[in-house]
Amino acid sequence: MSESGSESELEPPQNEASKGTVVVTTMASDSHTWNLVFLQLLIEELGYDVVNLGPCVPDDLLVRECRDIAPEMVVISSVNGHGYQDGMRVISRLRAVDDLAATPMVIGGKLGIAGGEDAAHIEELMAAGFDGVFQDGVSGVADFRKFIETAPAKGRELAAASERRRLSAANASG
Ligand code: B12
Repeated sequence: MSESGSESELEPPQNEASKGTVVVTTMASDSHTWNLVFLQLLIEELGYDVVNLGPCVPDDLLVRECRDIAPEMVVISSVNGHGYQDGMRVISRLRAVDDLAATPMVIGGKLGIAGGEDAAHIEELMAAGFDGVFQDGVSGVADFRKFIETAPAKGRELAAASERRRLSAANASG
């Protein structure tokens, strides 16, 4: 950690061939851990470094780590049945950070207690700011693999476009 205390305490591993760093996490209510280990191994196999924040991550810590790490993607997992509620709360806090506005963010697992979650919940999570929702029984790891192959590049394009708009607005006004 830096002397100012502003940097992440969890330094991403340095792998020169890495496609970038992905944050894997669950949310405050969820103590399940093997889902996170599974996702970490999968995402590492796809060529990324992973910072795994572990179980029961408080909202403030999640937002701070994502802001400090500036990851290529944020992958949220929930299996305890509170995923929809926790996800709706957390995504609005993450998207409120300017630097995370264009970062690809997905959520998946067992997001409710109904088995295959109802489609309205999936649409609401997407409308709230997730780029992908992978509910067990509806879509799964194969769909997620397809998503991760293209999403970070799209996120970078969006971030670059937003930076260009910001610069041209600053030039126009000054
Ligand atoms: C082990 C376990 C626990 C342990 C966890 C220990 C630990 N440190 O991890 C303990 C005992 C603490 C526990 C507690 C509870 N548990 Co529990 N637990 C399990 C159990 C038996 C195995 C979970 C596991 O490790 N699976 C292995 C991992 C690798 O797989 P996975 O979690 O299923 O994740 C897969 C998918 O969901 C998917 N996935 C997950 N996330 C994501 C994200 C993305 C982006 C993608 C693409 C895919 C994806 O990929 C993974 C691999 O296929 C399951 C039942 C089961 N057989 O699955 C219940 C289960 C998850 N638990 C359940 C419940 C209800 C609870 C409790 C609420 C029970 C209680 N009343 O106290 C508490 C909640 C605690 C909390 N605060 O979160 C329910 C959830 C029900 C639901 N969502 O509909 C389950 C399904 C049991 C059941 N059938 O009712 N649990």
